[in-house]
Amino acid sequence: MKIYDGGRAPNPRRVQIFLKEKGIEIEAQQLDLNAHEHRSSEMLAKNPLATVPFLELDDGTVISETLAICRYLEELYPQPNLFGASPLERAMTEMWSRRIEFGFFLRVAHSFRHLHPAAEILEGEQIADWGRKNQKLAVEYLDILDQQLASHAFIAGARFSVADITTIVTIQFFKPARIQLPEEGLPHLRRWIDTVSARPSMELTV
Ligand SMILES: N[C@@H](CCC(=O)N[C@@H](CS)C(=O)NCC(=O)O)C(=O)O
Repeated sequence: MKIYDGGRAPNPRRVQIFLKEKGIEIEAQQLDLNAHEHRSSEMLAKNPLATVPFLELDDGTVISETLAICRYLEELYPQPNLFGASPLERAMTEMWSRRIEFGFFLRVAHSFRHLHPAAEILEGEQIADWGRKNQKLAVEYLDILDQQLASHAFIAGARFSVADITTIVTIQFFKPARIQLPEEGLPHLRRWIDTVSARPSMELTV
């Protein structure tokens, strides 16, 4: 099994953190996105969508999509549980994972890709208005997170889960996306950021 990784780009980082939380190591090959290594004919033959991360199994099967990769690894290495241990926990984790990916992560990704000059190499034509609109929507989403964290220790409930990984990676990507966390308010979100950022799995190693 081998992971095709992408340095500090946010989706690759989600899998890096997930692996550390699980305490497992997988052979990894770093692809330089800015050099378009993920778009080489060799890589397109493996993953025609030209995204990282993707996981290649020993029989050549390729799994792309961060959550699909994490879910597969969860099945192979069930402990510690990161996708929910009961029907309700699993539903909550799924609900929040989807909410965060579509309502928050993608907003921050669009902000970066349409506003940061270094993203042009990946995005091509950048539409600054779309970037700014997404910045605004990302900041608005913080209230939803604060509200959820007012009555729950973690994003999907009482325990740390894959939804926390997606959320913290998104917030850590604010800087390149040129988004600022408001200086005041959001007390529950701030408590959660401090707690989750201190986990050993958050250490940058690539
Ligand atoms: N939905 C995919 C998105 C993967 C994705 O877009 N990854 C970015 C890096 S964070 C990428 O590969 N970008 C390459 C490009 O835009 O050419 C997932 O969840 O893994």
